[in-house]
Amino acid sequence: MDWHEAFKGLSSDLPAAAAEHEDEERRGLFGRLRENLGKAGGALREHFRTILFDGITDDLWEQIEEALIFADVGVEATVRIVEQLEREASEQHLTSRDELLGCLAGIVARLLQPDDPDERLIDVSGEPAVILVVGVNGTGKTTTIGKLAFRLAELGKTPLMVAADTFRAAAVEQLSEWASRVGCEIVRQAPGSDPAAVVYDGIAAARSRGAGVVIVDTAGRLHTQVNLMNELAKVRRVIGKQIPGAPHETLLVIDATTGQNGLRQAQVFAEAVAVTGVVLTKLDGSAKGGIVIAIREELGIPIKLIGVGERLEDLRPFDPDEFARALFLDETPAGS
Ligand SMILES: Nc1nc2c(ncn2[C@@H]2O[C@H](COP(=O)(O)OP(=O)(O)OP(=O)(O)O)[C@@H](O)[C@H]2O)c(=O)[nH]1
Ligand SMILES: [Mg+2]
Repeated sequence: MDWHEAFKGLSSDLPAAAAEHEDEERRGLFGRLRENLGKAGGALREHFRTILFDGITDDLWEQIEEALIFADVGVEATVRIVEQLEREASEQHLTSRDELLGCLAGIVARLLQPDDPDERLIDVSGEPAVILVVGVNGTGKTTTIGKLAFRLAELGKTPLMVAADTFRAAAVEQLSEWASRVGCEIVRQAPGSDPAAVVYDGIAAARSRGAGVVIVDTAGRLHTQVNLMNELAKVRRVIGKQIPGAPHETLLVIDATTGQNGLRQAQVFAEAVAVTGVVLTKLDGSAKGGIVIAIREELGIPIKLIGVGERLEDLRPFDPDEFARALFLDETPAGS
Protein backbone atom coordinates (compact mmCIF):
# COMPACT_ATOMS: atom_id res chain seq x y z
CA MET A 1 0.00 0.00 0.00
CA ASP A 2 1.32 3.43 -0.92
CA TRP A 3 1.12 6.47 1.31
CA HIS A 4 -1.42 8.34 -0.77
CA GLU A 5 -3.78 5.39 -0.27
CA ALA A 6 -3.40 5.56 3.50
CA PHE A 7 -5.49 8.69 4.01
CA LYS A 8 -9.09 9.67 3.55
CA GLY A 9 -9.60 13.22 2.33
CA LEU A 10 -6.45 13.89 0.32
CA SER A 11 -6.70 15.86 -2.87
CA SER A 12 -6.51 13.46 -5.78
CA ASP A 13 -3.72 15.48 -7.39
CA LEU A 14 -0.61 14.05 -5.83
CA PRO A 15 2.18 16.64 -5.74
CA ALA A 16 4.93 15.71 -8.18
CA ALA A 17 7.52 15.35 -5.44
CA ALA A 18 5.39 12.83 -3.60
CA ALA A 19 4.64 10.85 -6.73
CA GLU A 20 8.31 10.63 -7.49
CA HIS A 21 9.09 9.63 -3.94
CA GLU A 22 6.51 6.88 -3.93
CA ASP A 23 7.84 5.53 -7.13
CA GLU A 24 11.32 5.47 -5.71
CA GLU A 25 9.97 3.82 -2.60
CA ARG A 26 8.31 1.07 -4.52
CA ARG A 27 11.59 0.37 -6.25
CA GLY A 28 14.12 0.86 -3.48
CA LEU A 29 12.65 1.16 -0.02
CA PHE A 30 10.59 -1.96 -0.23
CA GLY A 31 13.66 -4.02 0.35
CA ARG A 32 14.50 -1.93 3.35
CA LEU A 33 11.06 -2.30 4.81
CA ARG A 34 11.33 -5.99 4.28
CA GLU A 35 14.67 -5.95 6.02
CA ASN A 36 13.29 -4.00 8.97
CA LEU A 37 10.10 -5.95 9.21
CA GLY A 38 12.16 -9.02 8.68
CA LYS A 39 13.64 -8.52 12.09
CA ALA A 40 10.17 -8.53 13.61
CA GLY A 41 9.31 -11.67 11.75
CA GLY A 42 12.77 -13.03 12.33
CA ALA A 43 12.21 -14.45 15.78
CA LEU A 44 9.05 -16.18 14.66
CA ARG A 45 10.51 -17.48 11.43
CA GLU A 46 13.47 -18.77 13.40
CA HIS A 47 11.10 -20.55 15.73
CA PHE A 48 9.37 -22.17 12.78
CA ARG A 49 12.70 -23.34 11.51
CA THR A 50 13.12 -25.46 14.62
CA ILE A 51 9.83 -27.22 14.00
CA LEU A 52 10.14 -30.50 12.17
CA PHE A 53 7.57 -30.51 9.43
CA ASP A 54 7.63 -34.25 9.24
CA GLY A 55 4.10 -35.10 8.28
CA ILE A 56 0.87 -33.85 9.80
CA THR A 57 0.73 -34.87 13.43
CA ASP A 58 -0.87 -33.51 16.58
CA ASP A 59 2.61 -32.67 17.68
CA LEU A 60 3.05 -30.40 14.66
CA TRP A 61 -0.11 -28.42 15.45
CA GLU A 62 1.01 -28.09 19.05
CA GLN A 63 4.37 -26.77 17.99
CA ILE A 64 2.78 -24.25 15.64
CA GLU A 65 0.48 -23.17 18.46
CA GLU A 66 3.45 -22.69 20.75
CA ALA A 67 5.25 -20.64 18.13
CA LEU A 68 2.27 -18.31 17.73
CA ILE A 69 1.82 -17.86 21.46
CA PHE A 70 5.53 -17.17 21.77
CA ALA A 71 5.07 -14.43 19.15
CA ASP A 72 2.42 -12.66 21.29
CA VAL A 73 -0.49 -13.69 19.13
CA GLY A 74 -2.58 -14.44 22.21
CA VAL A 75 -4.19 -17.72 23.19
CA GLU A 76 -7.67 -17.21 21.73
CA ALA A 77 -6.47 -15.98 18.38
CA THR A 78 -3.86 -18.75 18.24
CA VAL A 79 -6.44 -21.45 18.79
CA ARG A 80 -8.66 -20.00 16.06
CA ILE A 81 -5.77 -19.68 13.62
CA VAL A 82 -4.50 -23.22 14.16
CA GLU A 83 -8.01 -24.68 13.83
CA GLN A 84 -8.38 -22.92 10.53
CA LEU A 85 -4.94 -24.08 9.43
CA GLU A 86 -5.80 -27.70 10.28
CA ARG A 87 -9.01 -27.39 8.27
CA GLU A 88 -7.39 -25.86 5.22
CA ALA A 89 -4.40 -28.21 5.34
CA SER A 90 -6.68 -31.21 5.30
CA GLU A 91 -8.97 -29.83 2.57
CA GLN A 92 -6.09 -28.87 0.33
CA HIS A 93 -3.87 -31.82 1.24
CA LEU A 94 -1.01 -29.59 2.33
CA THR A 95 1.97 -31.34 3.83
CA SER A 96 5.24 -29.49 3.25
CA ARG A 97 6.60 -26.72 5.41
CA ASP A 98 6.30 -24.18 2.58
CA GLU A 99 2.71 -25.07 1.87
CA LEU A 100 1.71 -24.91 5.51
CA LEU A 101 3.49 -21.63 6.20
CA GLY A 102 2.02 -20.13 3.04
CA CYS A 103 -1.42 -21.19 4.19
CA LEU A 104 -0.75 -19.79 7.66
CA ALA A 105 0.34 -16.44 6.21
CA GLY A 106 -2.85 -16.36 4.16
CA ILE A 107 -5.04 -17.05 7.18
CA VAL A 108 -3.34 -14.35 9.22
CA ALA A 109 -3.53 -11.84 6.35
CA ARG A 110 -7.28 -12.44 6.01
CA LEU A 111 -7.72 -12.13 9.73
CA LEU A 112 -5.93 -8.77 9.75
CA GLN A 113 -7.95 -7.50 6.82
CA PRO A 114 -10.56 -5.02 8.08
CA ASP A 115 -14.19 -5.76 7.21
CA ASP A 116 -14.45 -2.34 5.66
CA PRO A 117 -11.34 -1.34 3.68
CA ASP A 118 -11.90 2.31 4.64
CA GLU A 119 -11.50 1.40 8.28
CA ARG A 120 -7.73 1.47 8.13
CA LEU A 121 -7.51 4.89 6.48
CA ILE A 122 -6.44 7.94 8.43
CA ASP A 123 -9.16 10.53 8.09
CA VAL A 124 -7.74 13.92 7.17
CA SER A 125 -10.88 15.20 5.46
CA GLY A 126 -11.78 17.66 8.25
CA GLU A 127 -10.93 21.34 7.89
CA PRO A 128 -8.82 21.23 9.84
CA ALA A 129 -8.56 17.52 10.59
CA VAL A 130 -7.43 16.76 14.14
CA ILE A 131 -5.29 13.76 15.02
CA LEU A 132 -4.75 13.10 18.71
CA VAL A 133 -1.79 10.88 19.52
CA VAL A 134 -1.82 8.98 22.82
CA GLY A 135 -0.02 6.16 24.56
CA VAL A 136 2.20 4.91 27.34
CA ASN A 137 5.59 6.61 28.01
CA GLY A 138 8.28 6.08 25.46
CA THR A 139 6.23 4.13 22.94
CA GLY A 140 7.15 6.50 20.09
CA LYS A 141 4.35 9.10 20.01
CA THR A 142 6.52 12.14 19.30
CA THR A 143 8.63 10.33 16.73
CA THR A 144 5.52 9.04 14.98
CA ILE A 145 4.13 12.57 14.79
CA GLY A 146 7.31 13.74 13.09
CA LYS A 147 7.13 10.93 10.56
CA LEU A 148 3.41 11.38 9.94
CA ALA A 149 3.71 15.14 9.46
CA PHE A 150 6.52 14.50 6.99
CA ARG A 151 4.27 12.27 4.85
CA LEU A 152 1.31 14.61 5.07
CA ALA A 153 3.44 17.55 3.98
CA GLU A 154 4.78 15.50 1.13
CA LEU A 155 1.24 14.72 0.02
CA GLY A 156 0.35 18.40 -0.11
CA LYS A 157 -1.27 18.85 3.31
CA THR A 158 -0.22 21.53 5.77
CA PRO A 159 0.38 19.87 9.12
CA LEU A 160 0.54 21.82 12.35
CA MET A 161 1.91 20.21 15.48
CA VAL A 162 0.56 20.93 18.95
CA ALA A 163 2.91 20.34 21.87
CA ALA A 164 0.40 19.23 24.47
CA ASP A 165 2.99 17.19 26.32
CA THR A 166 3.65 19.97 28.81
CA PHE A 167 4.66 17.45 31.44
CA ARG A 168 8.07 16.14 30.46
CA ALA A 169 10.68 18.90 30.47
CA ALA A 170 12.28 18.21 27.09
CA ALA A 171 9.12 17.17 25.28
CA VAL A 172 8.33 20.53 23.70
CA GLU A 173 11.89 20.88 22.41
CA GLN A 174 11.81 17.37 21.01
CA LEU A 175 8.62 18.06 19.06
CA SER A 176 9.97 21.44 17.90
CA GLU A 177 12.94 19.65 16.43
CA TRP A 178 10.69 17.38 14.41
CA ALA A 179 8.65 20.38 13.28
CA SER A 180 11.75 22.09 11.96
CA ARG A 181 12.92 18.94 10.19
CA VAL A 182 9.54 18.63 8.51
CA GLY A 183 9.25 22.37 8.01
CA CYS A 184 5.84 22.72 9.63
CA GLU A 185 4.41 24.99 12.29
CA ILE A 186 4.15 24.15 15.95
CA VAL A 187 2.03 25.62 18.70
CA ARG A 188 3.58 25.46 22.13
CA GLN A 189 3.37 27.01 25.59
CA ALA A 190 5.57 27.05 28.64
CA PRO A 191 6.22 23.66 30.26
CA GLY A 192 3.65 22.93 32.93
CA SER A 193 0.78 24.62 31.07
CA ASP A 194 -2.60 22.97 30.89
CA PRO A 195 -2.52 20.59 27.91
CA ALA A 196 -6.15 21.39 27.12
CA ALA A 197 -5.26 25.08 26.83
CA VAL A 198 -2.41 24.36 24.43
CA VAL A 199 -4.72 22.26 22.31
CA TYR A 200 -7.30 25.05 22.31
CA ASP A 201 -4.66 27.48 21.05
CA GLY A 202 -3.43 24.97 18.51
CA ILE A 203 -6.80 24.53 16.88
CA ALA A 204 -7.43 28.28 16.83
CA ALA A 205 -4.02 28.77 15.20
CA ALA A 206 -4.69 26.06 12.62
CA ARG A 207 -7.92 27.79 11.69
CA SER A 208 -6.42 31.24 11.37
CA ARG A 209 -3.36 30.00 9.46
CA GLY A 210 -5.25 27.59 7.24
CA ALA A 211 -3.37 24.47 8.39
CA GLY A 212 -5.08 21.31 7.14
CA VAL A 213 -4.11 18.75 9.77
CA VAL A 214 -3.55 19.39 13.47
CA ILE A 215 -1.47 16.67 15.12
CA VAL A 216 -1.54 16.74 18.90
CA ASP A 217 1.33 15.27 20.92
CA THR A 218 0.41 14.23 24.44
CA ALA A 219 2.40 13.21 27.49
CA GLY A 220 3.10 9.53 27.93
CA ARG A 221 0.97 7.99 30.62
CA LEU A 222 0.40 4.57 32.05
CA HIS A 223 -3.05 3.27 31.38
CA THR A 224 -3.29 2.68 35.13
CA GLN A 225 -2.86 6.40 36.01
CA VAL A 226 -6.47 7.43 36.46
CA ASN A 227 -5.85 11.20 36.75
CA LEU A 228 -3.78 11.30 33.61
CA MET A 229 -6.31 9.23 31.74
CA ASN A 230 -9.00 11.71 32.82
CA GLU A 231 -6.82 14.55 31.60
CA LEU A 232 -6.72 12.91 28.20
CA ALA A 233 -10.50 12.64 28.15
CA LYS A 234 -10.63 16.36 28.95
CA VAL A 235 -8.28 17.21 26.08
CA ARG A 236 -10.55 15.21 23.84
CA ARG A 237 -13.63 17.09 25.01
CA VAL A 238 -11.96 20.46 24.43
CA ILE A 239 -11.16 19.45 20.87
CA GLY A 240 -14.72 18.25 20.32
CA LYS A 241 -16.16 21.54 21.55
CA GLN A 242 -14.08 23.54 19.11
CA ILE A 243 -14.69 21.27 16.15
CA PRO A 244 -17.73 19.04 16.30
CA GLY A 245 -16.75 15.48 15.42
CA ALA A 246 -13.08 16.07 16.26
CA PRO A 247 -10.66 14.54 17.00
CA HIS A 248 -11.15 12.76 13.70
CA GLU A 249 -8.49 10.28 14.65
CA THR A 250 -7.22 9.18 18.04
CA LEU A 251 -4.13 7.12 17.39
CA LEU A 252 -2.82 4.88 20.14
CA VAL A 253 0.90 4.27 19.84
CA ILE A 254 2.02 0.86 21.08
CA ASP A 255 5.59 -0.36 21.37
CA ALA A 256 5.62 -3.76 19.71
CA THR A 257 8.49 -4.95 21.86
CA THR A 258 6.29 -4.90 24.98
CA GLY A 259 4.37 -7.89 23.69
CA GLN A 260 1.06 -8.86 25.20
CA ASN A 261 1.16 -5.90 27.59
CA GLY A 262 0.26 -3.81 24.54
CA LEU A 263 -3.11 -5.50 24.45
CA ARG A 264 -3.98 -4.39 27.95
CA GLN A 265 -2.87 -0.82 27.14
CA ALA A 266 -5.03 -0.80 24.06
CA GLN A 267 -8.02 -1.98 26.05
CA VAL A 268 -7.79 0.73 28.69
CA PHE A 269 -6.97 3.58 26.29
CA ALA A 270 -9.81 2.54 24.02
CA GLU A 271 -12.23 2.78 26.93
CA ALA A 272 -10.95 6.20 27.98
CA VAL A 273 -10.56 8.01 24.67
CA ALA A 274 -12.27 6.14 21.82
CA VAL A 275 -9.16 5.05 19.96
CA THR A 276 -9.69 4.94 16.17
CA GLY A 277 -6.45 3.23 15.25
CA VAL A 278 -3.21 1.78 16.50
CA VAL A 279 0.32 2.71 15.48
CA LEU A 280 2.64 -0.17 16.23
CA THR A 281 6.22 1.02 16.61
CA LYS A 282 9.66 -0.55 16.94
CA LEU A 283 8.89 -3.46 14.68
CA ASP A 284 12.50 -3.23 13.58
CA GLY A 285 13.61 -4.17 17.08
CA SER A 286 13.20 -7.39 18.98
CA ALA A 287 9.42 -7.39 18.56
CA LYS A 288 7.82 -10.64 17.63
CA GLY A 289 4.95 -8.91 15.87
CA GLY A 290 2.08 -11.20 16.82
CA ILE A 291 0.55 -8.49 19.00
CA VAL A 292 -0.92 -7.05 15.79
CA ILE A 293 -3.10 -10.12 15.54
CA ALA A 294 -4.10 -10.02 19.19
CA ILE A 295 -5.15 -6.35 18.98
CA ARG A 296 -7.14 -6.88 15.83
CA GLU A 297 -8.77 -10.12 16.97
CA GLU A 298 -9.52 -9.29 20.56
CA LEU A 299 -10.26 -5.56 20.37
CA GLY A 300 -11.23 -5.01 16.78
CA ILE A 301 -9.17 -1.80 16.61
CA PRO A 302 -7.55 -1.38 13.19
CA ILE A 303 -3.78 -1.14 12.98
CA LYS A 304 -3.17 1.91 10.79
CA LEU A 305 0.56 2.53 10.80
CA ILE A 306 3.73 0.70 11.68
CA GLY A 307 7.05 2.15 12.80
CA VAL A 308 10.08 0.34 11.46
CA GLY A 309 12.95 2.59 12.52
CA GLU A 310 13.94 5.99 13.85
CA ARG A 311 14.26 7.92 10.61
CA LEU A 312 11.70 10.30 9.13
CA GLU A 313 10.92 7.72 6.44
CA ASP A 314 10.48 4.80 8.83
CA LEU A 315 6.72 4.85 9.14
CA ARG A 316 4.52 2.78 6.87
CA PRO A 317 0.82 2.32 6.29
CA PHE A 318 -0.09 -1.08 7.67
CA ASP A 319 -0.56 -3.66 4.96
CA PRO A 320 -1.95 -7.00 6.24
CA ASP A 321 -0.63 -9.13 3.36
CA GLU A 322 2.83 -7.68 3.48
CA PHE A 323 2.90 -8.01 7.24
CA ALA A 324 1.75 -11.62 7.32
CA ARG A 325 4.30 -12.55 4.70
CA ALA A 326 7.06 -10.84 6.62
CA LEU A 327 6.06 -12.71 9.77
CA PHE A 328 6.00 -16.20 8.34
CA LEU A 329 7.75 -16.45 5.01
CA ASP A 330 11.33 -16.22 3.92
CA GLU A 331 10.46 -15.08 0.42
CA THR A 332 10.74 -11.53 -0.83
CA PRO A 333 7.29 -10.02 -1.24
CA ALA A 334 5.83 -9.64 -4.71
CA GLY A 335 6.35 -6.28 -6.39
CA SER A 336 9.76 -5.60 -4.89
N1 LIG B 1 13.80 1.39 16.49
C1 LIG B 1 12.76 2.21 16.58
N2 LIG B 1 12.77 3.17 17.51
C2 LIG B 1 11.70 3.99 17.59
C3 LIG B 1 10.57 3.85 16.74
N3 LIG B 1 9.68 4.80 17.08
C4 LIG B 1 10.24 5.50 18.09
N4 LIG B 1 11.44 5.02 18.41
C5 LIG B 1 12.38 5.47 19.48
O1 LIG B 1 11.74 5.31 20.73
C6 LIG B 1 12.20 6.32 21.64
C7 LIG B 1 11.01 7.03 22.24
O2 LIG B 1 10.36 7.74 21.21
P1 LIG B 1 9.45 9.01 21.50
O3 LIG B 1 8.86 9.42 20.22
O4 LIG B 1 10.17 10.02 22.28
O5 LIG B 1 8.34 8.32 22.41
P2 LIG B 1 7.13 9.06 23.17
O6 LIG B 1 6.01 8.09 23.18
O7 LIG B 1 6.86 10.38 22.59
O8 LIG B 1 7.75 9.19 24.64
P3 LIG B 1 7.17 10.08 25.86
O9 LIG B 1 6.83 11.40 25.29
O10 LIG B 1 8.31 10.14 26.83
O11 LIG B 1 6.00 9.34 26.39
C8 LIG B 1 13.10 7.23 20.81
O12 LIG B 1 14.43 6.88 21.05
C9 LIG B 1 12.71 6.93 19.38
O13 LIG B 1 13.75 7.15 18.48
C10 LIG B 1 10.60 2.79 15.76
O14 LIG B 1 9.68 2.55 14.99
N5 LIG B 1 11.73 2.01 15.73
MG1 LIG C 1 6.75 12.25 23.46
